[in-house]
Amino acid sequence: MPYPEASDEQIDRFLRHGWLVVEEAIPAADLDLLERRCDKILADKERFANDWAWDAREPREARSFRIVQSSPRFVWREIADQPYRLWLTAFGSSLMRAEMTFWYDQFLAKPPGHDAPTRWHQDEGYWGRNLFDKGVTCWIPLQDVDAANGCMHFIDAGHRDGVLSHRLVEGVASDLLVCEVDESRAVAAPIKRGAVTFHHSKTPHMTPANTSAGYRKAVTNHLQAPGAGGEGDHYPWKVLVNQRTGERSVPPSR
Ligand SMILES: O=C(O)CCC(=O)C(=O)O
Repeated sequence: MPYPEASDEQIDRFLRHGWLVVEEAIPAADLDLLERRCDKILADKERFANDWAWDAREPREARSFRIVQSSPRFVWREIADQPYRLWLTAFGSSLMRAEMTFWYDQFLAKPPGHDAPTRWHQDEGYWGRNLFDKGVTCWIPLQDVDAANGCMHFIDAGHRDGVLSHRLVEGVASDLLVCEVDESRAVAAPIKRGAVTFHHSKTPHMTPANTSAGYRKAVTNHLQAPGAGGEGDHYPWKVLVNQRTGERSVPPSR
């Protein structure tokens, strides 16, 4: 089945709600290829990954990798030419009604049995003012996802609420952030393997802890408007954590 084009109805829905589910977007064979690369990362996570929810009680050498954070580009030289990558850039541009360029991707894996939600946040909270209304994220789960294993949850129409104040998560030694949201507007997006979600860079979102028996694996792809300049002009809550050395610092533009 070919990759879908964004319909007017999908574009309108995305613009109103700030997020969108696209069912049956990525063919199984393309996901299988991606997953095989990501499994190489899992097999050697001390080399390739950070722990996005690094428990502050754990020394750096003994991080339990509550959220494995890496990128498939570390193990896949030809990744930029993969059909799924070309498609998501085109689809994301249609949703934003502006050209969007691929910026970076992350492999985010949650092992079973760790209480490690990815807390409520806006991507702009991490990225800084350079990305003000200039980003969109496409999230690709590598298995079926629901609330029990860490599917996406969004604050409906939260992209219209401005930038929320974020803070670091207590007890966590990585740069993980959290913001307060009106949870009465939260919508869970359980989806099947092959479906993806898109969200605007200001849409608050979270994924719960993985309480299933297996890994929850996902690849998230961040797009930005040409000329946005990537991360910069940071908000006051932003910190940088180098997990190779353990060094924490304040970004120069904060
Ligand atoms: O996969 C996750 O746990 C969270 C991903 C996320 O926050 C994002 O893609 O923006």
